[in-house]
Amino acid sequence: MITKVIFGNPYPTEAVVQPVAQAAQLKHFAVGVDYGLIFTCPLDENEVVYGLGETTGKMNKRGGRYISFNTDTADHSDSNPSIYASHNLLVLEKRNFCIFFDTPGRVDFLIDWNSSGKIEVICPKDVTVYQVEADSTYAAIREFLFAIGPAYLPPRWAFGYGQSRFGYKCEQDFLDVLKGHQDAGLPLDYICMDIDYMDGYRDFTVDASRFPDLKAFSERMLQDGIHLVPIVDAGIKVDPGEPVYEDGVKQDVFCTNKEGKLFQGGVWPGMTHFPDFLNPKARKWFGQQYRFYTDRGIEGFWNDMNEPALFYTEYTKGPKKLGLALDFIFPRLRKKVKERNMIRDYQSFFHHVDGKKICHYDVHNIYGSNMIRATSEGLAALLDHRYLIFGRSSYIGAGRYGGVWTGDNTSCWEHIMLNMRHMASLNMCGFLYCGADTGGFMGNCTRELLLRWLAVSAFTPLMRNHSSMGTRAQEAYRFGDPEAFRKVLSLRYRLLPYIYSEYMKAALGSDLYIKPLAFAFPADEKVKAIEDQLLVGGSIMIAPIVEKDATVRTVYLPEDMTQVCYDGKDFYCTPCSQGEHQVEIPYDQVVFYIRKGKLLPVGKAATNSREVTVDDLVLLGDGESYELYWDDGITRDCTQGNVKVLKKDF
Ligand code: MIG
Repeated sequence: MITKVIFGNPYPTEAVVQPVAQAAQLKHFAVGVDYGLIFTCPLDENEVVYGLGETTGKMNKRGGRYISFNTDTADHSDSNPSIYASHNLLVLEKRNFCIFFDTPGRVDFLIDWNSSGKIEVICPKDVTVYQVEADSTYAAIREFLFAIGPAYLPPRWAFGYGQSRFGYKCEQDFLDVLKGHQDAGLPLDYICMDIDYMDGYRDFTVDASRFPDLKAFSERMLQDGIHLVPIVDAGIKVDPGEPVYEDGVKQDVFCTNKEGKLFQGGVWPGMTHFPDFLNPKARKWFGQQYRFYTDRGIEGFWNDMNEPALFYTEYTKGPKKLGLALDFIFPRLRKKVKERNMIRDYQSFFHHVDGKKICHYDVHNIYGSNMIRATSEGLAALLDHRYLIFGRSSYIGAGRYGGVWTGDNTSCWEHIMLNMRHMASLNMCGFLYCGADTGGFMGNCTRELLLRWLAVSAFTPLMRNHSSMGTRAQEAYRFGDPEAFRKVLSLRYRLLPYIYSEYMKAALGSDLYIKPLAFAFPADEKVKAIEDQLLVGGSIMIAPIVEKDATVRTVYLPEDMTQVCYDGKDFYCTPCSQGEHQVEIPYDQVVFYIRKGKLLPVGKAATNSREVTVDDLVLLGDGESYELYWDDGITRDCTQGNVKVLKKDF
């Protein structure tokens, strides 16, 4: 049962879309007054707390301090309390209870912080608190997912493998990436275009010297089954004479500053105006601009810098040379100054909704979400079928409009684990289409790291290799003999019928695509501490190697399962009994498990999602039937009617 308690006069975030009855009071939590409100809940020893979607720290949030305040940062270490997203959901596993603090302002979560033995949530005084009680934690989450509305449905090609890099600059770079994959026999479905495709970093433009005919080029790539996926940033360059800018000013769709003029913030293009995404008219205006791309045959996008990220503003100066030097000499002082500037900047611009002027700082955490929404609604109006959209900054509810990627991670082993934790936590918050920069964005990737990482992201809906300029080349064909990469990547395409089917069933049925073991085995105390094994769809459990130099790991099976070893060609199935196992996994193989009584359909190898069919699926596992969702992968008409039951012939 889901109920809500309203405190003050909260801003409507539109996170929850189903009607919810009011309750007289909160369960489990007491409320007090801090500088806003403080909600507290005593915790039993060892009680597990899940939730918070995309944050730092572990999947079990106990012991940490997390601040919902969307921030552009490449520091994803446990000491950093704020990254790109605000997903204010806590899941009290032992009590079959979840609670969502719905406010667009800053929220601090102290979860057994300093061994306090309690949860403390410090919120603005205007907040709607939703609580869900059910017979199991899993049922409670599903009820929450139903309340926030169905998850976004991407086209099937979005489940293919994507290649990206900050630094691809011209047509030839993209042709090289295509050829690199083709020559090495590696599959590929899309290539992302980072900010260098634009004319001076202006959204809705293309640099004609580097892309003389974008339409012809996108059509040429599509002949090879490759979709181009350009980036679109939040800010619009202040650029008198430029049509998008002029129209935005004329239509009055930008945020204003303290003086009532249009606010100016410095990002990649220099000074920009920020579209007032909270205002429906501005959302519509921004969405319509995507015609620039759809007219050129482009149907996939990523939205960046939508926290919004600010390098400097008209009120606070940017990192000039001296500032940059200070970054190194007094890093902590610089960090403090930057934080102070950030708060000051967010306090100095304003939204206008329904005739009301709203300070950005108070609604900061829903800005990014509303950009994704603007993009998604714009594309829905421009196209008659599905499109790809994922963004960086988000708030609960944005999972209806698009997916997310988890921002500027690093090529390090710890971030494969962070990737796994994020996938489970994001799913709880309704973000089903998600993934990390496979191989890591910052820093230099190694052959081993990329192979192990691919063996994890082979199971995440968004499977994209992305890296920053200046780092080691990270395409799968850049590490010598591509054989091992071919093997691992071929698994993705052989699993595509399953991945697509499980995703679509989850999205259409208010379910999670990836979940922690504890949701399926609530009585098993052992699984509560396991974060390096996850359930993917209804049939699979993954237990990858995420440690440097390791080729063996301990896997815990909460029930008897079928172990599947994939060597790039064949699937070797072995029954495995409940309990602990030492499992060897060479770098060029993937080992995973099929749950008891379940089946896994696997298809033929393919180098592009266009080739994937369900005509001759092989069913692995000891189950009797599998419900396969399959459609044409692009029309919007997605219903449970597309499910058919496959039975195993004995
Ligand atoms: O200030 O567009 O997270 O994926 O490559 C950095 C350049 C801006 C941050 C994104 C990253 C992207 C990069 N962007």
